[in-house]
Amino acid sequence: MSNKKTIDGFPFKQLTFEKRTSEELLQKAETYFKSMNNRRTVREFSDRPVPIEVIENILKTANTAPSGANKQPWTFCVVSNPELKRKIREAAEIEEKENYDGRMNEEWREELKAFGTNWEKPFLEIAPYLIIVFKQSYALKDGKKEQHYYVNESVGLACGFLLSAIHQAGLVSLTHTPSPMNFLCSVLNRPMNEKPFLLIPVGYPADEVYVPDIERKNLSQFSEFYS
Ligand code: IYR
Repeated sequence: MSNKKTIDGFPFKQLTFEKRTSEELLQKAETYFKSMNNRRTVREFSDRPVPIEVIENILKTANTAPSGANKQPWTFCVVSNPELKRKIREAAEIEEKENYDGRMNEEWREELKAFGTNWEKPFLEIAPYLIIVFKQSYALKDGKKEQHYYVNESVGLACGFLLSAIHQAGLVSLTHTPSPMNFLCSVLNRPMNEKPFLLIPVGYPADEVYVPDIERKNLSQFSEFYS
């Protein structure tokens, strides 16, 4: 029996789907929640090396995210080259210094105090990998523009998958948004259809790391059920 057919002349294949009992569903959902609930943004990294194959698999997971018309409108640039990391740190710190020195308003700066952030970004040189996610506003095929759809939504989803994969592999990450981050286009020599979306240092945490002792909202605070 073939698991393939055509609909309106287009190829389709049967969904791979494991049927589970309600108990199994609950167990799986709880286990995954507990694991993800331990994920924390980390700002202090170890320089301990991470095999590139781990990063490759994490990227492949990110690339399974749904995207508008399956255009996969993203490019993940993986930087381990020390000279490039140094350039990125220098450029990011110039922008971030301006942000912390006044581009961010007083309320914003006050709010960030609880997170222990400042303009200095040593993690950009210490973490073994920087994954810089670019969104492709459109495709460039043989010099011609082709449309992409729901680009921000698609790339945001891929980043979510990426962060989850990093955590599941046993590494830590930081969603860093040096602003503005156009310098990444020239440092990484990106084509004109790409814009930087997120910069994600990845690696092991430093030996002893303290993260902000903050709470997540509970279910009834962040959801509404209509039954
Ligand atoms: N992009 C800056 C500032 C910053 C802003 C927010 I909102 C944060 O949650 C954390 C940091 C930085 O990376 O330091």
